[in-house]
Amino acid sequence: MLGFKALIFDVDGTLADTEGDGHRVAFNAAFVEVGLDWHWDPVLYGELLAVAGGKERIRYYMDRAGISLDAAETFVADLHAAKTRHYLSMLREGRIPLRVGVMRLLREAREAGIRLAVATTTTPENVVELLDHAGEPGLSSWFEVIAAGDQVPNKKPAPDIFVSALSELGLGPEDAVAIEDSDNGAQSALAAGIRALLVTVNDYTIGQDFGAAPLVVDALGGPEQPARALVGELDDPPWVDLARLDRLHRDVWAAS
Ligand code: XBP
Ligand code: MG
Repeated sequence: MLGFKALIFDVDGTLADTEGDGHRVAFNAAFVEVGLDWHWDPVLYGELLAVAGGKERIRYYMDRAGISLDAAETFVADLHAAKTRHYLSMLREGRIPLRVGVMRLLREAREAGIRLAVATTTTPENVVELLDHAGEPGLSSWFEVIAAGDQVPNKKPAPDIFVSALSELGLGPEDAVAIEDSDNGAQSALAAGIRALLVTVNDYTIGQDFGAAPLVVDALGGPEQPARALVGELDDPPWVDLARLDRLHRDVWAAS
């Protein structure tokens, strides 16, 4: 009998490496479409990722570049809508695969009756299209709750989106395990009271400060690609499975 009831997944950087080859490319395509001479290369984009949210990131870039515009809010909203169109078409072309181990862990969780949810900064439509094109058809229907984007007033690192996901599940933070990739996301889950937190880093987030996250790995991994623990340990098997998440959950709540 597992000690937790739900797995709450972050999306960008966790379910898939969507930032560098996905969102960034879509932003640049939108800039060209609307005739802007802006270009976000991978290094600059890494800096801009300090801010969660696509609209917020455009504003952050404008502030940094000293760009001020009349009707900036409309401009940002329209530019972000153009970016989202480009991003959605990339997802529908199947250009963004799920990270190693994600589909395996989702199947394990489903077979074990663990409830599945998402807590993300991106839009709900982006989540559904990613899951249904990168994973098994209809994979998005496996998720009971998709808490996303502007449904909450404050984006990560604020706890709002995880609090919202828990409330839609009708569960407390002690009932869940969260999986994140970034410092903003880890802070958000921990601030929502979710102590059983796994972080799967990626090229943009390795080296960030994940606070009290008890287990940090380079990927969920699997038989085809063993994972490596950066904080905490992975013994046998050398990848993240339900049993490892159950031990993580027991360890953090046993103390209380
Ligand atoms: C990470 C984000 C998102 C994306 C861009 O989301 O900060 O804003 O970078 O997506 P997650 P939008 O919480 O899943 O890691 O442009 O749709 O905001
Ligand atoms: Mg993320």
